[in-house]
Amino acid sequence: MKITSARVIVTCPGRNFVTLKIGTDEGVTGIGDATLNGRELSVASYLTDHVIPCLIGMDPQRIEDIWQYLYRGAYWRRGPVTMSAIAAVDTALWDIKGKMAGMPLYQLLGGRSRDRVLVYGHANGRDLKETVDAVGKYIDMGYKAIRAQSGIPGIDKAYGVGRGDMHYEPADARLPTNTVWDTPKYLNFTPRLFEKLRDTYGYERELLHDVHHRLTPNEAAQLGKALEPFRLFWMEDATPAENQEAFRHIRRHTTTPLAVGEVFNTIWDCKQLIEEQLIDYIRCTVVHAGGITHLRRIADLAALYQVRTGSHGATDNSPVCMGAALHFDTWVPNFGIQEYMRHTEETDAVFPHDYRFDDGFLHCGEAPGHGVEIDEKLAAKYPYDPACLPVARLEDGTLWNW
Ligand code: CS2
Ligand code: MG
Repeated sequence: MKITSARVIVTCPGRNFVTLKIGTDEGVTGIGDATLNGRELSVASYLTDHVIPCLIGMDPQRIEDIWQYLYRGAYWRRGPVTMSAIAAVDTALWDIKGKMAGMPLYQLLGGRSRDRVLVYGHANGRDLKETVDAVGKYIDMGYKAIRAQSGIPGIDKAYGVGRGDMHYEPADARLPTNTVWDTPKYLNFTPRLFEKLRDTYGYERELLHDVHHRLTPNEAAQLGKALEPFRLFWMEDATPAENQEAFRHIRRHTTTPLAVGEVFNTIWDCKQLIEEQLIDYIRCTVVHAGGITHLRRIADLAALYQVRTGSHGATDNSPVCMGAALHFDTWVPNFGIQEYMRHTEETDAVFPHDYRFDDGFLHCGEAPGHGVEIDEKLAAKYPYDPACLPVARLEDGTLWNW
C-alpha cells in the first residue's frame, strides 16, 4: 500500500483550521488536525514544503516508522510547529488504518476502558454575578464539570471571558490585542468567586479554573491554598512550566490538584512534572503533542505515577482533533477528564463528525477511523483570515504571560 497524495486544507469557518488529508492507492483517505492557533501557516508550510514530499510513496500502514522518520529524521526535534505537523500525519494514518480495518480508532488502541467520556465546559462572565449565572446554565445543560473564568474588577479583558455565550475565541485580531494584567486584583477576587459558586450550587459538580500561566510559583501556592475549601477538580497552568522545579514549591504548599500541559509538545516536556509527581493531570492533546502515537507514550508514563489525562479541547483544536481525542479518551486507562469547548455551527458543518454530547459526557462514534470528515467544498468558502492571540502587560507596561 502507498501514500499517493497529501494536501493541506486551510479554512476559516469562524476561526482558522489547518487540516492534512492523505490519500492512498487503495482509495482510502484519512485526515489529521494541524491547527496551531495564531501560527497556522507555519505548520501548513512545514507540512507542504518539508513533510509531504517525503510521504509520497511511503506505506501508510507503517505509522510508527513514519512517526520516527519525521521526528528523528528531521534532525531538528520537538517544538509546536514540528509536533503539530507530525500529529497531523499520525492522526491521518490512524484514520486510514481504522478505515482499512473497518474499526473505530479506540478498538485499534485496545478497546474501551469506559462507556463515556466526562467533559468540562467553559462558563464565563464579565463579572462575578454573570459568571455564577453562566455556571448555572452549564449545570442546566447537564454538565458535571465546569470551568469558571470571570472578568475581574479593575482588569481590562481578563483571560477566559468570551464575547458570546458559548464560543470563547481568544484569537481576535490581525495583530495581538493588548490586555492588562494585575495579579493582586486577581488573587483577591478568585477565591471569592469559588466561594460564591460553592454557596450557590453546592459541592456536587466539579469546578475547574485556568490561571493561564499568570502567577509566580509562590503566588500560585497562595492561590491553591486559598481555593482548598472549594475543592476544585484542578487549578490549571498556575505558573509557566518551562522551569518545572517551580512546581515543587506549589506542591509543598497546597493540595489543590494541579494540571499542566496544553503548550507541551513531547514526553520530554512533561517528564519531570510526571516523574516527580508534581501534577495530577497532564493536559497534552493529539494535535500539539505528536498525535496518537506520541500521546499514548505520555499517558503510559503518567500512569506509572497515577497522573491522569485531561486533554486540551479548546475551539482552536479542530473537530478532527476532538474526534481523535475522544477515541483516545475512550481507551486510555488513566483518563481524567476531557475539555470540551463547543465549535460553532459553521465549523461543525465543515467537519461532519459522529461524536455526540449527552448529559455531561461525550461519546465517540463507531464509524471506522476517528469518525471526522472534512467537507472540502464548504471549507473552500471560508478563506484563511489571519488572527493572533492577545498579549498581556502589567499596568506599568511590562510584558507578562498572556
Ligand atoms: C485554554 C486555551 O482551553 C484552555 O485551557 O488555555 O483556550 C488557550 O488559551 C488556547 O488554546 C490558546 O490558543
Ligand atoms: Mg488552558
